Formats: sequence, C-alpha cells, structure tokens
Amino acid sequence: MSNPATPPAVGVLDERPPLTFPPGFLWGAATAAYQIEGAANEGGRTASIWDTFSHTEGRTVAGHTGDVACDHYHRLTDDVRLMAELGLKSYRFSVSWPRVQPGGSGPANREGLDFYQRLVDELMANGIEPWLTLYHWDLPQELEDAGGWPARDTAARFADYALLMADALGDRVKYWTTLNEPWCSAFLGYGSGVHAPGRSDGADAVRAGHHLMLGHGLAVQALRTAVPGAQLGVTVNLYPVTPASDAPGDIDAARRIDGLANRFFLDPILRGAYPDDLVADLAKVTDFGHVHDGDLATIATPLDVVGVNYYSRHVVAAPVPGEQPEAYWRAQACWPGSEDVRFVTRGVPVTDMGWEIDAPGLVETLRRVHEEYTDLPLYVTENGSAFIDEVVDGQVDDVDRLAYFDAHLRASHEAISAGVPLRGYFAWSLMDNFEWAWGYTKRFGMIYVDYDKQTRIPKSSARWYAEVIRRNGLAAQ
Ligand code: IFM
Repeated sequence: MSNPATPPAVGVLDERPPLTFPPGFLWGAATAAYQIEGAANEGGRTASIWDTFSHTEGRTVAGHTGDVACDHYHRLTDDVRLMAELGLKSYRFSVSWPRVQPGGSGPANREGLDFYQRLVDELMANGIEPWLTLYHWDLPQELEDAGGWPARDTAARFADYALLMADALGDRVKYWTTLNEPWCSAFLGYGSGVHAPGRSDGADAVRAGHHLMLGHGLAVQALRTAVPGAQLGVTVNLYPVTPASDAPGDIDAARRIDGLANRFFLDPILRGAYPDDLVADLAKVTDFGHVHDGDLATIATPLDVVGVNYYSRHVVAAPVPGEQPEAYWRAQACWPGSEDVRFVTRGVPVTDMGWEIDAPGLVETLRRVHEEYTDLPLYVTENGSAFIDEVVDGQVDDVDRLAYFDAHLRASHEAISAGVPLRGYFAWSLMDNFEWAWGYTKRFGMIYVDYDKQTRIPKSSARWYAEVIRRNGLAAQ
C-alpha cells in the first residue's frame, strides 16, 4: 500500500457543482451543557467531574472553567432566536446530569428540569426539533467519588437518570441520544487522564468503556417503554485508521488502533460482542472479568438511529523499539495495550486543533458503518473545525471553517449517493464554547462569542450554513 490518500486541500473553493440533499434532511447544530451553560452553582446544580477537574490546577489551559461559559443558562431565549435566524431544523443539546439530579441519585431537581423544559418549549415554538443527549461527559462528582464509570453501579444510576428525563420531556422530545463519544469518556477520562476525571489506568479505561455501554443499553430499554415513539440512539466518534505504509507492522498498528477507537464500541452496540482481536490485544491490560453474563445482550438492545461524530483520520505506524520517551507514552495512554503505536502526520492542512482535514474520511466512515454494521438511519451528529477567528469591523470572516463545512457536506452527499441512509447533519458547534482541556482557546462555533461581554456575532460560516439549509443543499462554487 502506498501512503494514505491525501485529501484535497481545503481553504480554496474551486469549481464544485450544486448539490441537493434528500427532502426532509435534518439540518442542525450541536452544543453540550458544560461547554455553554455556565450557571455552575445556580438552580440547585451540584458539581460534575468537569467542575472538579477544571478547578484543579494545571488541568485546563490557563485554568479555564465552565463556570460561566457562554452563559447560555441565562440567555436561552436569545440563543434560540439566533438558531431560528439560521433556519436550523434541529438543535442537539445535552442535559447536565447534576443540574437535573444533583449528586446523581435521588429525586429530580425541579429548577433544573424547568430550564430544559423552557429550552424545549422555546425550540418547538420556533419550529426547531429538539435532539437531546443525556450524557456529554458531565458525570455528577458524587458518582465519580463512588467509583465513576469503572464501577458497574454507575450504569444503573445512568438508567435511572434517563427515566427521570423521560418523565420530564418524553412528551415533547422525539430524538434521544444516550451517550456522546463514549471513547472520550472512557479513554481520555480514565486512560490518558487529559479529560475529567483525570485518572490514568488502562484497565479502568476499558471497564469505563464497558459500563458506559451497559448504561447506554439499560437506558435504551428504559426509554423504549417510557417514551413510545422515540427515536433512540447513541453517538460514537469514529476515525478511519490508515496504516502509514503497507509494511505488516504498520498494518497491524492500524488494526489495533481501529479496534480501540472504533470497534470497541461499534461491535458490542451493533453486533453484541467484543472483537476477538481487541480482546487479545488487551489481554495484558484486562481479562474482561468485568463483563457479566447478559451484558452484551443489554448493550446491543436495538436502536432506531446511530449518530456519528467525525473530525479527522488517524494514520499510524508500527512502534520503533527503544523510541518511547515518557512524555510520548503518557500522551498515548488512551490506547491501552497499544501505547507504543506511532501516530504520524502527512503534512496536509490541519485545523487549529492540529487535526488533519480529511473530508473523504467522512465518506469512508459513513460507508463503513452502513456496509459493515447496520441498515439503521445515520446522522452526522457532530462535524466541524477550530480555527483562529478575528473580529474585523464587527464581522468574523471564517473562510477556513466555511470551506471545512463545504467539503464535509459534499462528502456527506457522496455517502448518500453511495447508498448510506444519512438523514441529517449537525454542525459542531452552534457557538464558540469551552473546549474542555483547551478551555476557551479553541473556537469551533459558527457564532462568535465574546466571553467578556457575552455578545454573539454570526460568522460567515453561519450565514453560509443558513443558505445551505434554505436551499436544502449546496450552491455551485
Ligand atoms: O467540543 C467537542 C465536543 O464536546 C465533542 N466532540 C468533539 C468536539 C471538538 O473537540
């Protein structure tokens, strides 16, 4: 195999044909509770692992926290008006578990539920379909203190919380996502520790991944009864994993990383089993004794939709013996058992996160999920890019982000033409927000947020996206 395909440069919009999406295609934008809400200590909300983590010295860039974020908690009405001006058909938000169920167990917090009820009502009054994600990384701190996701009981707590939300919003919300990107929760939170709760133990990461999926399965079972007619799903972040060359060592490195990044979740959720090669790769880390009889059947409880978050591709190479400085190993600790695999760059354009821009990888990813795993409707539940934005004369002309969206929407269309039942696309993100360990230093939004004044400026990409939605497709370039 030669070097992996180099994606076309993004940044230049050359001649491209107009493209129309299927009728009813769900055009949306996404956010997450801790990244935008702020009001960390209001309305009865208690701490999540991200409050604790971000308030711990050295965990986030410049000590940034989500205490205030975009102050969306107090600006809900104005923010929904901006969504309506964009013409969004759907808005994907997440619920802060410790806001609605302080401490992660016991009764619901009326004030917390009120916030989401007002949000949903406001969305519906503006003709915007609410898309609710139950878990976007903000585990109540008390549940972490009791063991966190490596502890089996957290899965049961999650199903209880799902029921509490079904009770509050089941009459109005049709689309329910259990987890957002369980790979990040498990392997960044408990493996490399660069995300909350900041623990670093490969076996715990694997256990966390399993219990997240168990919680997902239990929640789907509970929601299936509690919310008849709901569209239930999960969102996984997927990457094509390409070997740096056709050398057997590189091909094996790609197999291993694909196992940990993609198949760790796709196989149990959509096939009801862990892949044998992944179990073998992880043998030195865990004996999978945490998997009880019946777990995999629960995890594979039938779904209605699958959400795919796509940002980039991994290109990997075989370990080089002796070449493993400590800092390098730590960064790789999110790949238990395969810490020595090398991640290589191809010199193609990258975003401000340093992630290679690779729109063809989205076609590959969507086709793989459809062709190898499921006939279920798919949604791109996140796709987007961080770039450095500048406000000039009150405007933000984010041409690179716009080009990124354009390329990935063309890729989405190509996937549909190839037979993928892709039913919608959610831009990440509606507005700039707290980018986890990076704090406010990375901007992914279509709407610029001035964090000091809490003002919003729709960027060029937002105006362009509004036009895409209006046309149900892309104009010729
Ligand atoms: O900001 C995150 C989001 O919370 C989850 N998916 C990836 C985004 C960009 O890093």
